[in-house]
Amino acid sequence: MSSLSCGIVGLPNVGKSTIFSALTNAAAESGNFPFTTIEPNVAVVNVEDSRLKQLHTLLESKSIVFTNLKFVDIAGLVKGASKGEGLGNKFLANIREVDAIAHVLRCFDDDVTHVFDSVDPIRDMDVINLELALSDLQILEKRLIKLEKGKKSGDKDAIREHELVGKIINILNSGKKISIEEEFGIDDLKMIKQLNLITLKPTTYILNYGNKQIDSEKINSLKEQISKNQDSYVEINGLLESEVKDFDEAEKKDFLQEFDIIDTGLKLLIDEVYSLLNLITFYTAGPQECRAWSIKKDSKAPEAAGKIHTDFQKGFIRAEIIEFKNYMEFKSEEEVKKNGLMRSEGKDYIVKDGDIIHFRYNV
Ligand SMILES: Nc1nc2c(ncn2[C@@H]2O[C@H](COP(=O)(O)OP(=O)(O)OP(=O)(O)O)[C@@H](O)[C@H]2O)c(=O)[nH]1
Ligand SMILES: [Mg+2]
Repeated sequence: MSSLSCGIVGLPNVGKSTIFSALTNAAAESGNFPFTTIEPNVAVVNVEDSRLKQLHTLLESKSIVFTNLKFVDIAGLVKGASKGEGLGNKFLANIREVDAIAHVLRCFDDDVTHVFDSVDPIRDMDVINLELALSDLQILEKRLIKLEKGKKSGDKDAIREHELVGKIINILNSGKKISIEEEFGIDDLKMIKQLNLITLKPTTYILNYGNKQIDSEKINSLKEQISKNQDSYVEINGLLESEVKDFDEAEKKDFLQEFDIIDTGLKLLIDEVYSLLNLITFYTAGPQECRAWSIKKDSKAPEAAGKIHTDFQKGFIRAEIIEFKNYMEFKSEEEVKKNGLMRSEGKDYIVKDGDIIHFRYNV
């Protein structure tokens, strides 16, 4: 099963690799000069899950398997990236491949080189977003030219897509964000999905604080701007968290608590990415293995079965469901059953967050 991925993007030298290594514990070169990163750093991390741990303890299963998320630390983008500045096209291609984007904004005010010689996260955000939009526009314009021929010959699909691409170009040219749910139907989205538009990817911002932050007024206007754009953000002290990345969990917790940090950057970001990607978690549990699976909200039982194996989906008969809280209360499948709390659901059942599922299938 391939992992979902989150790309870490932003201007050069804003702390992307520092955050990446804090999040993933993986080594990534960071340095006080722009373009330290050229080839993307990639690491897969387990998604911490307390329900899964409780199930594992209760069942004393042999193994525990978390879901995971892949982080990709991408090289810094600069003004003109969409025109190829600073290897821009290569870096933009790396961004096109991820499922979600975490856009790092420098909010620390230490003596670290800034490519524009001053720290101003709103300006930085706008610079990067403009490059991303310009890069998409290039792809859309190219696509439009390709579609002309089909449109002239009366090809229905080409006509529809031509109209659609034209509409997106207009939105981007007006400096607005494309709002997937409001403007496009499912068929539209299928049609444009292959273009891998960056501006259609779910995006959140990382406000990267250091020991010395920029003044709170600037930070507040940044937050206001982000909210006005209907986007979300998480606040991380990249440098501090990277310094404790090798501590064991308890030590790390104690240390960060002294700085009033309750949740690690990793937890904050994973929660945000799950919500952006509309993901929920279901479980399979037995003596051999307890395992978490992520799936899009509103998915039906056969799709969930298909996450595990295509045969489970093809030969789907029914799903036997126990809610997490009932499993914890009655402590075993047998007891849950005796109390009438194991449900049998068919192919139209919509999987809920926290469901523990046995799939019945036939191959
Ligand atoms: N003071 C301070 N320095 C930081 C912080 N985050 C990163 N740095 C420093 O800023 C410099 C750049 O950090 P990197 O993580 O390499 O930045 P990057 O965005 O990956 O840079 P490129 O790969 O060049 O695009 C390094 O010297 C870091 O130690 C922070 O929160 N506070
Ligand atoms: Mg880097």
